[in-house]
Amino acid sequence: MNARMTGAEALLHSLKRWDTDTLFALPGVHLDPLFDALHGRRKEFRILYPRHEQTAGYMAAGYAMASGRPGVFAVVPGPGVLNAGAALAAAYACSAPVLCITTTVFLSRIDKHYGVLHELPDQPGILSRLTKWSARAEHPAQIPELVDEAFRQMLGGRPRPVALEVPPEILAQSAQVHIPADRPQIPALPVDAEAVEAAAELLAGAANPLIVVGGGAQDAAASVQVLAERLQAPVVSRQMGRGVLSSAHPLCIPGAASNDLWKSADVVLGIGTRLSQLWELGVDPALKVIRIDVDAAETRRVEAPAVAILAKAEDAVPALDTALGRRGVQRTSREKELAAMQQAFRSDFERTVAPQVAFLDAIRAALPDDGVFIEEMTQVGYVARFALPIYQPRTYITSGYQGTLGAGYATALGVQAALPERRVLSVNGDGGFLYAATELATAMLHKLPVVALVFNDGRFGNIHTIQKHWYGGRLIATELHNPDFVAFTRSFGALALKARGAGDLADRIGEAFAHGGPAVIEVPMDIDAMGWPWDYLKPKPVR
Ligand SMILES: Cc1ncc(C[n+]2csc(CCOP(=O)(O)OP(=O)(O)O)c2C)c(N)n1
Repeated sequence: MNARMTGAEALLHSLKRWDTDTLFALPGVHLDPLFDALHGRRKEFRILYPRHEQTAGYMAAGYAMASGRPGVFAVVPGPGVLNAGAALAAAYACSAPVLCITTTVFLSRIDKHYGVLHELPDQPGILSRLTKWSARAEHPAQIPELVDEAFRQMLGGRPRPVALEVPPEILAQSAQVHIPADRPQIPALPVDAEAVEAAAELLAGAANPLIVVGGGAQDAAASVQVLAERLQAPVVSRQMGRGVLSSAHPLCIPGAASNDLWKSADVVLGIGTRLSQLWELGVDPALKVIRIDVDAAETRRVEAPAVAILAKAEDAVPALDTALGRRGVQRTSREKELAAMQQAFRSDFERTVAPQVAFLDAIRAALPDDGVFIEEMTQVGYVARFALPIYQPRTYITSGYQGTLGAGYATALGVQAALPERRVLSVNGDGGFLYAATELATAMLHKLPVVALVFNDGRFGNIHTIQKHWYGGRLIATELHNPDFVAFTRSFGALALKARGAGDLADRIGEAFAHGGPAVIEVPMDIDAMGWPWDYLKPKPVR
């Protein structure tokens, strides 16, 4: 298409070219031309506007992580984009494809330091630190190619957040814009056959192979299972790799249970993972490491692997399995041994974190296998990392290594926007929930029937517990003044329930899902009765 249009129209045409149909956006004067253009195209774009820019960012991240499709959000510059900063950091940590669209002060005023509305010193510098790629359009005609590049960055290589600044007068200005009919191809990373053969050779000769999966393996679930079964290799995952292999599979081992496996492994195959075990649990010359990753830098981060296959997991894993098949590799079953190991681990943690496990058992009983669980920095959230069974890819959503208190509920809203037919459950502490609890307004307005559990212990419970364990019980800055969560929730028109304890929780969750609208379930909790999960979560070197 070659036509005269405003920068805002060029932006919408360009987004549509990449099948964007949902925008998480919060308006402001710098974005007025964009919202005005959206008015004319409001049938083509679903616009969800939350009550804080952090939520716009988290919703885009939740949308991206749950669906694998880029999540797009638009916010004003300065305070708006800074408000979304922690969400960009979480998206970065989780390798989520998120496009942040923002604006600037008028071009003629950039870097003048006049102190105009929403001015920030060096906004591009800030954006460049929080993203994989960022750019500014200085003419409407540049917008299509910059949007193409944004999507190429998100979808080619390692997915990560990107940002595009379009100054307000460029959004408003009309110019001749060329939008090519075909969008550019994103070149697939070819699978290096030699690297695959070298990896197969190492794995074929391994006595104790171990597979570690991360977020980059989420779209390779079926082939990872086939490979693991051929090798009879345990598949270890922490947060980001949950669901790649179903927890119901005997070869699926939670990260927290894998120290002994790491200790005895002779070949480790890391698939789409930072493989933090390398620096957390240690390496020695007897351990050979194979990496499958789209990001070459990631494979070299701690130390160079014996073999690196630089490709998408969904392309490389089947090739590796075929190469092993050609070598006639088909190991005898270790399922009994590993199932016994799982059982021993479960009975161990059930002794120490039993109260959290009881809540998680209730959650799992009420959440369908394809339901999506959104973790938070709360007691039940930490234990979920290893004790909540996860059955399908992309059904365990987290803020990853950012560990962002308050991200959960806002992220869950984006998950629900991506997957309207699925059950979505968010767990929260009373501390974390109030970061974005006002987004109940957004859930109501946009009909996002997330069920949020709020574990109410009247404290920043984790801090309280740490002060008890590690700081001689000198408690400070942990007691909270809370609203009446039931009355608060009802004031938005959402369903409010109270669970009497773990025994009651599955029924309450069932009731909330059956209601079909946004719901909050308050769960009173005694923080001092909770178990201490950090012995399972803090890795100790074994090599
Ligand atoms: C953005 C951010 N701020 C602060 C923290 C530190 N932090 C971690 S857990 C926590 C307390 C959480 O309390 P609550 O949400 O009530 O959960 P509980 O531990 O009581 O279950 C805090 C303040 C963090 N992880 N992230």
